[in-house]
Amino acid sequence: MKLFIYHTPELTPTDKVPECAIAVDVLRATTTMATVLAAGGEAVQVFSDLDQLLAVSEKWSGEKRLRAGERGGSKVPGFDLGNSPLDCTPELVQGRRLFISTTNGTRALQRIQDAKAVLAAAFVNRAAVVQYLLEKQPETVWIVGSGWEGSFSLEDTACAGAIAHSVAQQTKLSQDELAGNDEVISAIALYSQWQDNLLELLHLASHGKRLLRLNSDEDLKYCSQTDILDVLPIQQEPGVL
Ligand code: 3SL
Repeated sequence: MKLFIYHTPELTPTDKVPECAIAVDVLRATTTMATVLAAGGEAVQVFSDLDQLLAVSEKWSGEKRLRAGERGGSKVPGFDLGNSPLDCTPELVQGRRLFISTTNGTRALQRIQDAKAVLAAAFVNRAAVVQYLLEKQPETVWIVGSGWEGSFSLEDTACAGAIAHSVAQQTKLSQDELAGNDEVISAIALYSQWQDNLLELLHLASHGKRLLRLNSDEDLKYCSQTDILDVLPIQQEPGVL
């Protein structure tokens, strides 16, 4: 298995697809998706465009659908939810499909949707994603940070490093054997330095600061927890996990 880490979706190669591609948006899209599926959501359907989300979800009854829209960290007016994982309680999401559009996370998933297997990962479900990689042993794996509007996000690369770190530990492969690009080695170093203080890392991150200004302190606490959800968000058909 060779791992490749890309800090943003824009940095992924356009002339090939990997056997497995993993989108990471710790703050907060992939954390929210994992939370919805762990809480009994029927599926998560992702859109980069809000109007397209509204048109497709229109065909579903109000009881079966939940519409989540986020732009700039805030809920889009008229939608049921923004992008806080804390709103996704079992009482609300059980048996319902989440139609979601966020600034960066849903775009990252759409960018990699042609890979043979597509997963969504965050700190909360890191172990389940690693378990999948150990069982399936895909030859090539891309781990793609969602970033923020095309630029690097500290927390996504730290989570990519958490996945790579755990794969290295459990396969006993050296970083040299595992790393397909230099980003893997730097992401493992970043995670290793911060693994016991992930909440502090999220507070340092520019998007973490943006969310703190929006009073989302509890979201940061939740998103900083590692391996708390045994759930594997995996693409069933393009755009649907
Ligand atoms: O950028 C995204 O996709 C979102 O996760 C951003 S936010 O955390 O909802 O603000």
